[in-house]
Amino acid sequence: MKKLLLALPVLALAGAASATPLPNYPTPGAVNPADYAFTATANGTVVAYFGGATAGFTNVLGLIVNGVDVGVTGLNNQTSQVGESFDFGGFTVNAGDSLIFYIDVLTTGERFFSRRIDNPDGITHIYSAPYAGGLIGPGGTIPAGIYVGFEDILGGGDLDYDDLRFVFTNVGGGVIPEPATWAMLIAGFGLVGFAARRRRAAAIA
Ligand SMILES: [Ca+2]
Ligand SMILES: [Ca+2]
Repeated sequence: MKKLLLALPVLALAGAASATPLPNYPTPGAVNPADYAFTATANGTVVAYFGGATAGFTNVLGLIVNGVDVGVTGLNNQTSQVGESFDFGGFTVNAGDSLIFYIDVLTTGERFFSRRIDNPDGITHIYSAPYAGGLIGPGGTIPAGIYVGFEDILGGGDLDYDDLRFVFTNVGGGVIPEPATWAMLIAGFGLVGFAARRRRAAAIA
């Protein structure tokens, strides 16, 4: 009984902490300089959870696997409820498959992709970050996964990257490191190796 009483406040805290809001793009009004690449983490379906919209346009979500459009779109932002899920018609992927998400803007006939190079205006149209899960909507609870927020206007509009918001499960990857970041990483490893050699040399001496 004593143990149970102690556990209850902990559970209550855990419940409150898990209902975390979706990530927000940190610098609205500025083009997201990042580019993204996603892959499937396991064999099975990729499930999208609708996280809400601030879009006046009507949009639906689609998926391209290994360069081929799955051909099923869903989660219309004007009719879907927060927490509602969509598994792209039950399409199954294999671990490591390349995934590109897109939105079809039915109002304008434009399509914007999670990968920058595919976009008609050549700018990034998503902001993505890991999501801890727990947001409860009328359509269900959004689990932990990869958050993706879309900007749905050609040229980026207000660049708030929250016009269509989704969380995906069975998805890994994220920001592609810039060449400068790679250079810094390699330089960093080099320094670590240099320091280790110096320590070894000092120990011998
Ligand atoms: Ca916007
Ligand atoms: Ca918006």
